[in-house]
Amino acid sequence: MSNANLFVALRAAFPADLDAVAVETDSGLRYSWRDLDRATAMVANLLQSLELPRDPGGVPPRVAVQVDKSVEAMILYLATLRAGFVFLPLNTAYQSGEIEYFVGNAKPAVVVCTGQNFAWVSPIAFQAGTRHVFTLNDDRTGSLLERAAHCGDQHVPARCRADDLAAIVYTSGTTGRSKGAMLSHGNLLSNAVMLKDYWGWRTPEQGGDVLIHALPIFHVHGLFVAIHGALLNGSTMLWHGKFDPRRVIADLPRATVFMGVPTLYTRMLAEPALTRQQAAPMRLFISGSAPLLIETFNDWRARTGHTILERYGMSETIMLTSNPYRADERYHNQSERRGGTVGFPLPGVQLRVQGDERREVPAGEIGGIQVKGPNVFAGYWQMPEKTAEEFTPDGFFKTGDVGQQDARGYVSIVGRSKDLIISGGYNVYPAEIEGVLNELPGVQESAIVGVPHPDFGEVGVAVVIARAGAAPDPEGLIAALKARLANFKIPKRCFVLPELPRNTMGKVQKNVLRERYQRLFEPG
Ligand code: MCA
Ligand code: AMP
Repeated sequence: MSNANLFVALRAAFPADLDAVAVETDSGLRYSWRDLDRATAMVANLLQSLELPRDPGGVPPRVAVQVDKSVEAMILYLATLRAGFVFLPLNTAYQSGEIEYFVGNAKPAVVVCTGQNFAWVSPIAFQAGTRHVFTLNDDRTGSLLERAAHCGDQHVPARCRADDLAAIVYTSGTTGRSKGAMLSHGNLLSNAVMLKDYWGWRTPEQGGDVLIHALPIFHVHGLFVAIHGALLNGSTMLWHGKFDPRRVIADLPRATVFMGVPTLYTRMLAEPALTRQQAAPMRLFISGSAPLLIETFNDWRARTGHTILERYGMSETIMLTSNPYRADERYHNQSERRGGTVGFPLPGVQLRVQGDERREVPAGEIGGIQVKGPNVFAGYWQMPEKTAEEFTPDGFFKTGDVGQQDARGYVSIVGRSKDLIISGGYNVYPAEIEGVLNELPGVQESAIVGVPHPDFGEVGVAVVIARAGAAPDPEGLIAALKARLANFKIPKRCFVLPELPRNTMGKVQKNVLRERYQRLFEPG
């Protein structure tokens, strides 16, 4: 039986010349393919030397990681796969209460954090039963690398089956706490292999691709779609520790592929240095994680001559649909990338738009998007009831997105049945913020709504009703939220009102609030 470990497939795609550059960072460091191979072997050997026990059900140990972006952080991800352990990425913006929940829920055997955060992360981890807490900083220091330096640089990848767990990605829920989406080696590899073909990645023998990697690596977009895309194709990555529009534009002449959330595109459009000539060598610009405004799509085409390819995915499913890279008779034979749509269901993905009567609606009509395919996750970590709720009896996953598919097959997302705000590509669930706000002194109740924002696409606005006799200060409430929640979840404005608009059933009318604050961030 062949080894279905995702790392084996990625390693097999390394180019023959192992001394070629695999990653070049914005601080001028270069890593060869041999460096990646040896470093992942050393870290995998370190992880395996810890002799971590499997769970009674046979689930491999989890490695939870909250560190700043660095090539070493990517190496840690690859080493975790190589060792057959389960990677659990955590947004660097998460505060102690959020980390406490994730660590308590996933029970990782290993936690890796920054040296700066060790003092507060380690007690949380040890309390939850974690055996080892290592540090890893973005300047190649920390106890993880110190320990790995003593380990051998040869390592035989652990044997895995396609349905073995490779990663747990936490996604917030419309009610209650976050859920850990369990992704297998097979989910990740099948999606990466399909995208390699669909997006026309060119191997070094075919002239090669160079990817500008400017996204965070703790979510699906930067961690899986971008990294797997480059590695499975033997492509060099130009590695940006943090997104800086000018530095990305400066790198365009040396690159061929870029992936970003819409905010990255609007920020680049604001730079005069973005010109047709500067972008000329590029082959492909891809956008996803949040809706790309048609204005951005059109402005980008006018300025650079390139048509952004928009695609759609989720943590639970990785990539689901994509606009075409080129006409391909094996699929739909359409070459047009249509702004305002997320393109076609990817090969192997079954997608249907379901109406209220649990029946598929005809082309052009709106309904709930449901999907099935080898990329769709197995379920939520230790939440069988939640998992059951999100799947239909015939095995389709309910995305919570509302959309339509036209007669040609293009899918558009027109809304969400889940109460979710997508801000700069990060998901913010109002229920979570409202829960924290309602616990603050002087707050009777609250509502968070998403409104348009020129930079982040959408941001949260808080509306608070004071307790009798109390007069909470909006700035004070925001400050209190900042101490408890990741910064991107913090509402950009807070209003204290006498009452919330309600319908006859007593339900808060968020649409009324959304309407009221629709133009709050309009420029001018
Ligand atoms: C930063 N801030 C934000 C956001 N990011 N506010 C709202 N939404 C955001 N996304 C605020 C901070 O709270 C802070 O506020 C101030 O901006 C400066 O923070 P900083 O970290 O310096 O911001 P930045 O570096 O300018 O970051 C903006 C960003 C970043 C580059 C757009 O948000 C980003 O990298 N987004 C990409 C997210 C992503 O990769 N999503 C993929 C998810 P204050 O000063 O008040 O504290 S995967 C996914 O969705 C699915 C599967 C898919 O389809 O891909
Ligand atoms: P996440 O929980 O971070 O995996 O976010 C998944 C959600 O992001 C999806 O359910 C969609 O609502 C949204 N999303 C991803 N890509 C797009 C896109 N291209 N257009 C609109 N929404 C998107």
